[in-house]
Formats: sequence, structure tokens, C-alpha cells
Amino acid sequence: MFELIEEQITNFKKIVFVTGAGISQESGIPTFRGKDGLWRNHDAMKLATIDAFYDNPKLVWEWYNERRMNIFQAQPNAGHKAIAELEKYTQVVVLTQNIDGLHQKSGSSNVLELHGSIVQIKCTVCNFKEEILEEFFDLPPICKCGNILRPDVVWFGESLPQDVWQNAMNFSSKCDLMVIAGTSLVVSPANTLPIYAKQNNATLVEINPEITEMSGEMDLSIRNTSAEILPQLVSLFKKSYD
Ligand code: BV8
Ligand code: ZN
Repeated sequence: MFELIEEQITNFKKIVFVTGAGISQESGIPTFRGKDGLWRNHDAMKLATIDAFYDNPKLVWEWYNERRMNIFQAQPNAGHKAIAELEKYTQVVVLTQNIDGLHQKSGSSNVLELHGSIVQIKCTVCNFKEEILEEFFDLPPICKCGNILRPDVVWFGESLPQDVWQNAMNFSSKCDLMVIAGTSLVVSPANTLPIYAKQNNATLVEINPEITEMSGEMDLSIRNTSAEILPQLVSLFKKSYD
């Protein structure tokens, strides 16, 4: 399966991972698309928007509160752990669309959260911003300043944090191997990151049980799960370095 990259494995010095909801699926966290994409018959893609929030903050908060409780119980899986272990062998940066913090929980030390974090809560008006691990009982939760609090995530229609996005483009343009795992590459601008890597002649490896919009652009597109394949990829590095 890895014939294409096996010989050049020791040449890869700057590796970027672009991950999506699929990599956390095996930790019990539902993805947005496919059968998991509904919550109480609401389309997740419609709930993760500013309009939905201001339309019905209580409903959107019920969704986030439930996701938070599930995410706080979730453990990193073999895919997350393999990426964290790779840091022993070479430079690794993780650009994740996920908001679940599982890459950090598994030990990865260079993680950019392109779409924010469900653990971080911020005020819709003042500059209050804090990691809160407790469950909220009164929804929507209210800030000390009297305004509604919200999860510090990037909703559809909102811009990504400027500095995070700049760094993500930068790392993607400078890497020599980009591994795209667990994402349908539907959501922009995260789905442009493989283009930056390709423009810089990086090798592109995709890991996804399904074909994606960019499978045709990949040097290697592996039709399998991240928990299955990522440990095998890391053992290639282990063999060549140990
Ligand atoms: C922006 C945080 C500039 C919230 C998320 C038309 C109208 C309005 C907007 C747009 C439009 N057209 C395009 C846009 C832009 C829009 C967009 O891309 N829309 C898409 C849907 C068409 N993007 C934005 O709005 C972005 N901002 O563009 O700013 C701007 C500013 C102002 C005005 C204009 C432009 C902001 C996007 C961020 C949205 N927030 N998350 C939350 O999570 O609650 S995105 C959300 O979707 C998650 O982050 C998730 O990662 C992502 C994708 O959802 P999923 O499908 O679940 O995950 P993924 O795609 O990763 O797919 C799962 C994959 O895993 C599948 O391929 C599956 O096969 C695979 N898989 C399953 N199991 C496994 C597996 N793979 C490996 N192993 C397994 N075991
Ligand atoms: Zn406030």
C-alpha cells in the first residue's frame, strides 16, 4: 500500500496533517455528514450557523451542550495517537477542522484548530473567553456582563481566526508530505490546504473509507479508516529511524 512513499520516507522532514470529523469517528464522535448528520431531525450544517444561534440560542446550546458532554468523555483513538507519536521522528503540524481537542489530548503539540474549540466559551459581546469543562444547566448561559455566551467555534459564514489561517496556509505551502485524514474536503477554506501543498510539490496522501472531491489529486488515496492506517504509516517511520 505504501510502496509509493516507502523509499522516500526518510526524506519527509516537514509533515502536515489535515484532519476532519472522520478521524474522531472511531472515538465515538459523530461526523457532520452521512447518517450522523442529523440531531433531533435538525441538519447539523444548518445549526452550526450564526442565524440558527440568534434565531434559537437555546436549541443551538442544547446541541452544543450534548456534544460537549460526549466529547469530554471521548478518548483519542489509534489514529490520533499515531500522529502524536510521529513527533518523535520528524516535524509534525496538525491542521484540524475538529473542535473536540482529541489531537491535543493524544499528545500532539503543534495543533491548529481551524474551526475553533468546543471547550472554549466566549461572550457574544465582551472579551470574556475561557475553557469551561462543566455542563451548563441554564441554556443559553449568560455572561457576567449580561449577554449570551457561545462556544468559541467558527460557524458557517464566519471567518476563520486570521492568524490561525495564515499559519495553516504557511505550513501547507512548506511541507513535503501532507496527510489528509477523515475529511470530505467539502468545507472551505480548509479544503484548499491540499492545493497549497501540491503547489509546493509536497506528496499528498489521503486516508478515507470513501472517495472525496480531491481523491483524484492525491499521490496516494487509501480507502480505509484513519485508526487502521495511521499506525501503519507511523511504523514506516519507526522502521526507517530505529
Ligand atoms: C468562511 C465548527 C470566509 C462548528 C465547522 C454558500 C453559502 C454560505 C457559505 C458558503 C457557501 N459555499 C461555501 C461556503 C463557505 C462555507 C462552506 O465551506 N460551506 C460548505 C458546507 C459548502 N465555509 C465557511 O463558511 C467557513 N468560513 O468561508 O469564511 C467567509 C466569511 C464571511 C462570508 C463569506 C466567507 C467556515 C467553515 C467552518 C464551519 N464550522 N465546524 C461545529 O463543529 O459545530 S465545519 C464542520 O464541518 C466540522 O469542522 C467538520 O470537520 C466539517 C466537515 O464536516 P464532516 O463532513 O463531519 O466532516 P468531514 O467533512 O470532515 O467528513 C467526514 C469524513 O470522514 C467523510 O469523508 C468520511 O468518509 C470520513 N470518515 C468517516 N469515518 C472515518 C472517516 N475517515 C477516516 N476514518 C474513519 N473512521
Ligand atoms: Zn460578556
